Amino acid sequence: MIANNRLLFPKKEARLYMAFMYVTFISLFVGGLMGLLQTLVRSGKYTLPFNIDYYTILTVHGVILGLVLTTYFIIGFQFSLMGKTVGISDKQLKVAWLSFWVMIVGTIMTAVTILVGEASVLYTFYAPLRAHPAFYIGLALVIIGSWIAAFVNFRQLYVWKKAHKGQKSPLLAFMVTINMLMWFIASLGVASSVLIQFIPWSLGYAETINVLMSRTLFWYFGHPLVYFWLLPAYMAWYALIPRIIGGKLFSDSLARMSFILLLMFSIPVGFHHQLTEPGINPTWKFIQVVLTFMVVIPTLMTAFSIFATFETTGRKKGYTSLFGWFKKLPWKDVRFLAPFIGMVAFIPGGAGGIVNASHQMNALIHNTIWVTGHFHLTAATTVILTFFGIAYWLVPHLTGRRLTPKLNKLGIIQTFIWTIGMTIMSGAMHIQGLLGGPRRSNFSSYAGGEQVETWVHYQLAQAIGGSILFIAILLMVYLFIQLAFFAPRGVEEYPIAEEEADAEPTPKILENWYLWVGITIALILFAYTIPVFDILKHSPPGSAPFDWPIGR
Ligand code: HAS
Repeated sequence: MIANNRLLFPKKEARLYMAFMYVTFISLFVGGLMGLLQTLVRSGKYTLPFNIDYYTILTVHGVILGLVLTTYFIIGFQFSLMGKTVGISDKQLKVAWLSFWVMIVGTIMTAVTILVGEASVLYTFYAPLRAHPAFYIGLALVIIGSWIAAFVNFRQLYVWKKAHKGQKSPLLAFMVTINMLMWFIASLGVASSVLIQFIPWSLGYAETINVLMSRTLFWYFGHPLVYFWLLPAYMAWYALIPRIIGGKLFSDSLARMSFILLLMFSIPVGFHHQLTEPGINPTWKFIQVVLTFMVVIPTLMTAFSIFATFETTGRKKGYTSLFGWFKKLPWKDVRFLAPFIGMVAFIPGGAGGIVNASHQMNALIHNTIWVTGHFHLTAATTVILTFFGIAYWLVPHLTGRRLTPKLNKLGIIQTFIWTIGMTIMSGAMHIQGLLGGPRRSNFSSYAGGEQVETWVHYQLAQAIGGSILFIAILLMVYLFIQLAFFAPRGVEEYPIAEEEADAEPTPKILENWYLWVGITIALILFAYTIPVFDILKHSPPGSAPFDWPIGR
């Protein structure tokens, strides 16, 4: 692997990567504020001013944090990984800027449409709820922009391979390529639904929409979407954290194999979000649930690999007792601590995912706020804390500044505040969900329904957790501003781990793209062809649009 081959990026490159970071942290502030407002409203003790609609802020929250923050951070971070490992030419840089601006135009269109109350359809934009066409067109542009980024990444690796015939590609460049391949193949589903179904329907060219088809195409994209968020965190766990703790890469081959398995099994599993949906044959739901459990395997490989890295690094440093190496991990380094807490959160988060994927248990938690608790552990803790851990060194590296001991300390405080807030909020969501509390829903006493009494208090706990989280968000935004503009000048390391000198060679087959993409496509065709034809043939009549707020 080429590690740290250039101390700092040339300014023109750094500017591109930072552009993605600015959007990320603006999104964090806006989306976080909306989250705070939501938990306050759901506590039943607060009403939004100026007639602002709850579902408008819920949509802003989901879209800005789930789609905008994540996509911009990931693409910016991945561009930097590619720049560091395989390089970027001037021409590629120009096209990369094009991807950024196309995404920005799309984001602004979507954001404005939501903010003026014309698209209160939540981030899943389930039909038959209808938004203004500008919402869907904006989303389509964001996707197109991200495709341009994907093709720049593919090109970067291709050019490097041509210049380094016979050599294995740098691990991080390989991982970025897998993630963007997954993103491209998956987003074809949502893009076709937006282009063929939603845009003509919202413009009035089609009177009705096939609801089941639109949801199926959404979830064909929706599950790989969550892995698109997770894989950059895995990139850091596999190939960056070892360097931060003073160790080496555990196994290049294992890391590549787990990414290949994630590519193959992340896509043909969307039905596990539709287990309660009528109109899909249970056999196909069962098949996709089996495939869902296959995704757990590379995740467990990742857990094994991380633990092994921690232990071997500690033992090499001379800690011989059973857990001595564990105590000596760099707990006071926020670049390690934040992702580590993310890893720990993935244990209950992942266990919750396995509950969700199990058909019978899914019947208990589907559409309850348990699911919201699940993704605040996985996405908003595991993934986001790892992203913060990355930002602590990436942002100063890009701006030519340093993470000072004082900022590091503030980062540690930030991580703890986030963890406390999220534990309270997500814990309360899980319990309330088990008691039947709904998700995607404004505060309601349900006309004094008896069951409500059992869970209504947990909404107060969510508001307390949400308020603590908002303090953590403010602190993170402050830290970002410091690292981007005010921290002392210097060189912050871009920590890429190296392989052991005597590492086993990586089998060439792991870079056989035709083989892995071929198997991925075969699995998708197997899991989706018959059910999709079934849906097309046997769907009930399409639905006329529903507009929210009613009478819009
Ligand atoms: Fe999920 C719903 C199933 C993972 C995100 N999920 C969602 C939604 C989101 C989301 C956003 O089957 C809501 C969508 C909506 O709006 O409707 N999910 C799973 C399964 C997994 C899973 C089986 N989800 C994630 C990840 C996400 C995410 C990752 C974001 C990043 N999820 C579901 C299902 C639903 C669902 C259903 C639909 C529910 C419904 O009915 O609506 C698995 O991939 C999880 C596998 C993970 C593990 C954990 C391994 C642990 C590791 C940590 C290692 C730590 C170490 C350190 C080594 C098995 C890797 C330890 C140190 C110590 C000291 C202990």
